[in-house]
This record gives sequence, C-alpha cells and structure tokens, in this order.
Amino acid sequence: MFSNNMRVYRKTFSILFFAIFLVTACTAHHAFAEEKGLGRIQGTVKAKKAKYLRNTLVYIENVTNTFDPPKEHAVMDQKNMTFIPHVLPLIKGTTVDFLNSDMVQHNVYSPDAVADNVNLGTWLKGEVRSFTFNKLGIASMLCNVHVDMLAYVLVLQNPYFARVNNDGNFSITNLPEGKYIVKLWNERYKAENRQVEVKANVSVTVEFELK
Ligand SMILES: [Cu+2]
Repeated sequence: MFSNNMRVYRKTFSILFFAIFLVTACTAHHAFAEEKGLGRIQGTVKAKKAKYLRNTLVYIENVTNTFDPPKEHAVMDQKNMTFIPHVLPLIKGTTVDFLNSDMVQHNVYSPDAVADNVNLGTWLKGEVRSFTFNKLGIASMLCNVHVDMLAYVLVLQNPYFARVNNDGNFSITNLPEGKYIVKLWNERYKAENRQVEVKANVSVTVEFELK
C-alpha cells in the first residue's frame, strides 16, 4: 500500500517537475527571443521611493537610421480634468489626436518651441483636434481653462524607448548593434546618462539612479 502511494506520488512529482521545466524553458526562450542580429538593453532604475518611478521613460538618444512615424495617430484625452496619458512618448512626425471626454470645455496649448507654441483652441466633448510633432524634444501640454492640467509629449528620434515599471525595471528590445547613449526622463528627478554597447543576441544591463 505504502509503495503504491509512493509510486503515485513520484509520478505526480515528475509530471509536475516536467511542467515547471517546460514553463521555465518557454519563459526563458521568450525573454531572449530577439530577432537575429539584434540585441537588448535591460535595466533597473533606483529611487528613494517607488512612487518616484511613475511615468519614467528610458530612451536612446540617437540610432543611425531614419524612422518613419506610424500612420496611426496617437491619442491624448482630457478626462476628469486630467490629460491621459500624463506622459506620451512618440516618434518625430507622429500626429496626436487631442480629445475631450469631459462635460466642460478644455483647451490645449504648449508654451514650448518643440510643439511650435501651438494653441489648438478650446472645445467641447466629442470634438477632436490634432497636432503633428515635428521637432525633437519634450513639450509640456497645458489647458488654459484649468491651470492644474499638465502633460508631456516626448518627441523621440527612434522607437527604442520603454516605460519603467513599478519595480523600476525596463527593457528595450530588438536593437541594432552599436554604441548608444541611454537617457532617462522623469518629470521631477534626473539620472545620469549611460553609455552602452549593444551586440547581437546579448543583453546589456544598465542601472540608473533617480536624484
Ligand atoms: Cu481643461
């Protein structure tokens, strides 16, 4: 009786073990499934408090190539008196549709040259006004009806950017080989730039510290 139980136990155990092995193998494979000849940057951002990491972006300043903006428009909504998303990264040349989902009038303007000091005017729910970001840099977007409303558009040269997650981790995948300057953007805090060399099928690790 005992040995019978033991056999069942052992069999269950090996099946379980095999299942765990399969899942692990698949995950590992997935994590490093870069396209051939491309590499990856993986990293962490340290912050005194985890909440400081919110809306942090990591991007590569310049990648030798030209990158066409997507034909699809990006969207920035105004809902509950807030711009959503608070931070919008995009490739230069991308058009953003600004919406209004509130029952009150909102305005959209930018005091920054990156956004040509645009003022899209003031409009009600249901209407959409668009703007194409053709200059690299960071544009703050404001509403002159509600002075607390603020958002940022990060106009980037290439699609190699990533949001930092709540644990401070990020990864930028499928990068061509080369030497790059990796930058971090956060509304309030700064971090020193990092220099990395990306090689095919390898993951480079970088670490930032918010100060
Ligand atoms: Cu407003």
